[in-house]
Amino acid sequence: MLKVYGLYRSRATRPLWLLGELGVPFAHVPVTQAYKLADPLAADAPLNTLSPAFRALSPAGAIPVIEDAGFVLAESLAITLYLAKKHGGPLAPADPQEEALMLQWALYGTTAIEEPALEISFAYARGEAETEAGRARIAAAEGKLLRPLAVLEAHLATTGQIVGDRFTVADLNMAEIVRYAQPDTALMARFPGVTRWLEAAQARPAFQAMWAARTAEPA
Ligand SMILES: N[C@@H](CCC(=O)N[C@@H](CS)C(=O)NCC(=O)O)C(=O)O
Repeated sequence: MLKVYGLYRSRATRPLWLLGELGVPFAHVPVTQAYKLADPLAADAPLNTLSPAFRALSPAGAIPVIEDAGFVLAESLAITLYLAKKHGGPLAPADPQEEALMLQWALYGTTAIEEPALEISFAYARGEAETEAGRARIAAAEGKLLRPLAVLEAHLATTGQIVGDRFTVADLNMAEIVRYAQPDTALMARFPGVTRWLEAAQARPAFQAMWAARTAEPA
C-alpha cells in the first residue's frame, strides 16, 4: 500500500489532502520534524527527519516523502503532481499543456510566494504580530507578496481556477502555499478574488477532513 511519511502539521498536508480528494487508500507514517525534539537521535526518539531509517528514504531529511510500490519520492509538489497524474480524473492534467501549466504554477508558488507567506505564518503562530519587531517582519513579507498575489488575483479573474476551469491539483498546491499568509487578514482583504478562491478550496470535504486530522495532532 502507498505510504505517506510526515506529520499532518507539515507540508504533508498537500499529499494528504490530495489523497482524500482521490479516494486513494494509504498508510500514514507520522514522521516528525527533528527540530521539534530535544534529542532527535536518542534511542527512544520517535521517527523523525534525522532518524537513520528515515534518512535512508530521504537524504534531504525533509517531510513529506511517499513510497509507492518501491518508488520513493520527496518534495510535496512533485508528490501531488505525480499522484494526480497516476490516478487521473478531473484533478489531473488533461493534456501536456495543462501538465506544463500545473508545473509552472507550482514553481511560481514555491519560488515567489511560499517563503514570505511562511514568514507571516510563523510570525502569527508565535504571537509576534503583537511586537514591533514582528510587525516589521510581517510588513517586509507583505511587501514581497504584493506582486505575486496581484498576479494570482488577475489570473483567477479569468476562469476562477489555476489551470482550466475546474478544481485541479494546481489549485490544491497553490492553496496550500497561500494558506500560510491567511492569518494576515489585512493583506488578504486586498485580494478578494484570491480570498474567495482559497475559501472555496478549503470548503471542500477532503480539505476539511485533512484539516480535522491536522487539528487533532499535537502541536
Ligand atoms: N520543498 C520541500 C520542503 C520540505 C520541508 O522543508 N519540510 C519540513 C516540514 S514542512 C521538514 O521536513 N523539515 C525538516 C526538519 O525541520 O527537520 C517540500 O515541499 O516538500
